[in-house]
Amino acid sequence: MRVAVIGAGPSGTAALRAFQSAAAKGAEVPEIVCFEKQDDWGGLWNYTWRTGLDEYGEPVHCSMYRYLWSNGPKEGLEFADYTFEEHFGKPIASYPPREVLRNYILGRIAKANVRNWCRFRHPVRWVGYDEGMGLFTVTAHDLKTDRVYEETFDRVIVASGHFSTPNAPYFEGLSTFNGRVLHAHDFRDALEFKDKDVLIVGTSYSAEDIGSQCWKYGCKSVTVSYRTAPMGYKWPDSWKEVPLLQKVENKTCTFQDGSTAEVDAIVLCTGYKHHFPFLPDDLRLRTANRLATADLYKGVVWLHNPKLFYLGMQDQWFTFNMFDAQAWWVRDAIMGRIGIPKDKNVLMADIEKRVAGEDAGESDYDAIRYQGDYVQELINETDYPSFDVDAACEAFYQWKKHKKENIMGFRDNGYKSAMTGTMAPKHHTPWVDCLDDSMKDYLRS
Ligand code: FAD
Ligand code: NA7
Repeated sequence: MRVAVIGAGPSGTAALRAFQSAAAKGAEVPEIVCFEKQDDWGGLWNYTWRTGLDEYGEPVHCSMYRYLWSNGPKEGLEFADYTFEEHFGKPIASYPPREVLRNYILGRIAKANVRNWCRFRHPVRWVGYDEGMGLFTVTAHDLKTDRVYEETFDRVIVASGHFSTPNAPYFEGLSTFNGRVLHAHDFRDALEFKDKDVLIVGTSYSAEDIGSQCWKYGCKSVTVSYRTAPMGYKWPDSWKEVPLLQKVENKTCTFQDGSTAEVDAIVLCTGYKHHFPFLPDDLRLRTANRLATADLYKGVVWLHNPKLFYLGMQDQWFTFNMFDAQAWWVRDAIMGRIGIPKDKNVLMADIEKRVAGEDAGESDYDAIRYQGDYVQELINETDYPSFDVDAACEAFYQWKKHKKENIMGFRDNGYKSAMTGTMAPKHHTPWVDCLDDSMKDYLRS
């Protein structure tokens, strides 16, 4: 059996590690080929200065930026089979910068010794399914030799991420704005906005964090424009939250309540699209960014062809360990250890139940619990090392509370590892004063 994995970010590498761990226990595993567009594994955690197209003319995958620190506690995302303490050789603080988390992800997959399963600089161009043969044909582009070729596979796992293709709405007058307009995907260095008045559109993670970055690195003011509701944190004095942007004239922005603001730059923090240009209609996931995705049995099996799997397509409270839980489950489904019901109605009922479960929740706390329960459900059905999901939820609850107390100080708190029980030490410098996001500086005690 041959299995194609598309993408070598945290989800794709979770799939590789899942199969490798079965092989290490003596199981006969399928041949795995992982196609990755970038020249290394790590997905979004690989930073590049590039925006737009890369050196091969491919859309740049990176949506991360300089000085990015984890926006949630590391205790919520820790791998159960590879702890932070194992990787760094000592306990570390709870909100590591990007480089530290990337190093952790890469350390786990390097230990698995499966780099030869990966074909880097190989974007997948198309996936087709042949009913007669019961096989997928994957068309890939070897960018280094500039060769496009096809290979057949029995199963396909899509792990190409969904925070890379901007959702960028138009607002009247934007095309005549006398300043810089960009989507969060192209934001790289907050110093570009030093001494500037910045308008942020959107109220979710990107809005909160890019606004905070701009403030931390010396912008003059931050105005956040909301569509549904303001974020409502206790922002610094140079912040304000205003209703939705209505129109732009030169540098003047008018909002729905008639108020105005003069700004130098507009950052559209308006989210991302699930975008799979390599998939035909009958294989392509179309879903909102939510916890209970459309058309995925157990959150991973494609309803309309259960030989196709998706990893990491949910909106995310849990990340790395949820991708692991999914990858172990998908591995076992592919290896026949877990049965996928043949009756499509059973698959649909599972999906409907998940949607109803999410819809019944009323708060972020319910949403965290809901996703924690999902992680627990999957790990109960495989040999993924069991861990205290309640303790991981608790770290998220504390995080929510700490953000409410002090939005510019929440990263100064520490939490207990759900894997080792160790309490994270406090970081040596408060986040607001810590301008150096290098791993070297972070790890110095
Ligand atoms: P990705 O990381 O997006 O990886 C997908 C991979 O697929 C990439 O390597 C890409 O090159 C490859 N690929 C795409 N298309 C193709 C193709 N056609 N052919 C071959 N390869 C392809 N999570 C946290 O836990 N903590 C955080 O602090 C955090 N901060 C974030 C900040 C930002 C700005 C963003 C955008 C996300 C953040 N996340 C954070 C969430 C992030 O989604 C996950 O941590 C994680 O990167 C998702 O892993 P993934 O493998 O599913 O997707
Ligand atoms: P999200 O979490 O999907 O949030 C998107 C935000 O954009 C949200 O506040 C939306 O407002 C807003 N939005 C979307 N469309 C519009 C339009 N047309 N007009 C105004 N506002 C709009 O994306 P993020 O980038 O913040 O986060 C994605 C990941 O990156 C996340 O996992 C983080 O870890 C980092 P709404 O509330 O729907 O009115």
